Amino acid sequence: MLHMRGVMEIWDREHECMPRVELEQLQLERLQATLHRAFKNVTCYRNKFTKESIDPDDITSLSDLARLPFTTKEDLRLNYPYGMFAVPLREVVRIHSSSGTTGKPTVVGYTKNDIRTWSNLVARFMTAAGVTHDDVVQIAFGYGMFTGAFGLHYGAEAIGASVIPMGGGNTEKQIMIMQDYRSSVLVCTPSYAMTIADRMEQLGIEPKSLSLKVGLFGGEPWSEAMRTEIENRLGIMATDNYGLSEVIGPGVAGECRYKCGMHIFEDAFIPEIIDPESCEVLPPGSVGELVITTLTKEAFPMIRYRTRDITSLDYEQCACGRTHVRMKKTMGRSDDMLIIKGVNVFPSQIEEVLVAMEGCEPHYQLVVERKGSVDILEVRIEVTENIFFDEMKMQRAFMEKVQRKIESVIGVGVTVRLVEPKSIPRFEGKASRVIDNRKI
Ligand code: DLL
Repeated sequence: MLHMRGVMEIWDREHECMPRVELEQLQLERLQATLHRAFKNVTCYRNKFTKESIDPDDITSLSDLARLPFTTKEDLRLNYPYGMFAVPLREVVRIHSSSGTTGKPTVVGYTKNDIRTWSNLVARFMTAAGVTHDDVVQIAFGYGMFTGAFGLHYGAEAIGASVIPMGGGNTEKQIMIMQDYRSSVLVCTPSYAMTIADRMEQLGIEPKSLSLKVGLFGGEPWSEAMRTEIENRLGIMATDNYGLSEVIGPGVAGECRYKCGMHIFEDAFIPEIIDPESCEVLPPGSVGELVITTLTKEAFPMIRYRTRDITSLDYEQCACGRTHVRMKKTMGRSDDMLIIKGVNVFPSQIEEVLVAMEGCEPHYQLVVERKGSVDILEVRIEVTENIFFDEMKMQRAFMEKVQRKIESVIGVGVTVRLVEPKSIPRFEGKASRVIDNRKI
């Protein structure tokens, strides 16, 4: 494999650029193998298929996939901890769990081969963002049960880059290491990248004085406006990558340098978009919930897993040469979606407005209350220090402007409250921006 900066690199050209006819043939073969293994080894799948009178041999084309039942987080909970594993525990070399906040976590396992597959999938999007063996990669995700740090760590090592396993938090030390070790790639959540940028500004450190070139951000939704802000403040190119523990962790999809959607690695996953209400499969280009079937995983195959993430798929070929479909930045999760006075609102829509507005920081919080039977959405925003006006009149005009902009985008009334600079909590991992005080 050739590694030179400036040359458009592809980690696994054979699979990433496979003509779609061949790709679909490969998907079908791998799907059939996965279904047989899941049916034979995982009681949950066997029961679900049997209930629908489906035999794996009935699935003879990719369109037959739509006949199979979905898998949900609830299935994983019911089979806690190891019930969904398709191999005996002695073949499992790693256990992770999802970052769920309620109840028992969902447990996922990897065989030795799965770890190899995972490393190569992550190496694909890291290479696509321009990372090479000459890079020094600072991983600022938390190590532990979260898949983010280990996934990116393995991908970077597979490429041959020098990995600094910093872990999350301790922002000043992150910055010191970045300076002293000349880190060229930063890996973390986009909200933590903002926290690092804030701290650097406070410490008077110029991004130009660092060696940082590329940021690989993922693990939570973030807007295009947020990307521009991070790129300008850290002086880097920022790319997005997507994944979820149930499916493999990071390494499901990632952007190339054209930054026009994240390529889903279709030789390893089949994506579908469904209507989250009716569960019907929607035609290409529609916005809906992403459903994923794994094609290469041994320990933890997932068949039609409902991710709850809302996005759309673009099958037009990308200028980078990869043939794999691109998913748009997610609008959020169907379960994060707020329903305010009956209108669906995604926090990311509000973020787009705020980040694009002069004087607003991308630090915000949404607070929902119910007064009587009426929902009230309050948008709390930090303003930049120079715009924390003393003059009431200016402040009111500014608030009204922000309010009108948000209302025109989300189509529902909001109240805007300006809060002092640095008063909204900063995040070292995934941001949590919504406080829903309604007791519904
Ligand atoms: O967040 C895996 C990951 C780690 C992906 C690091 C990328 C980088 P979980 O903790 O299981 O796994 O959370 C998965 O996070 O269903 C999405 O809702 C959200 N998510 C992950 N990446 C993105 C992204 C990891 N790039 C859940 N954009 C997913 C939007 C994302 N949402």
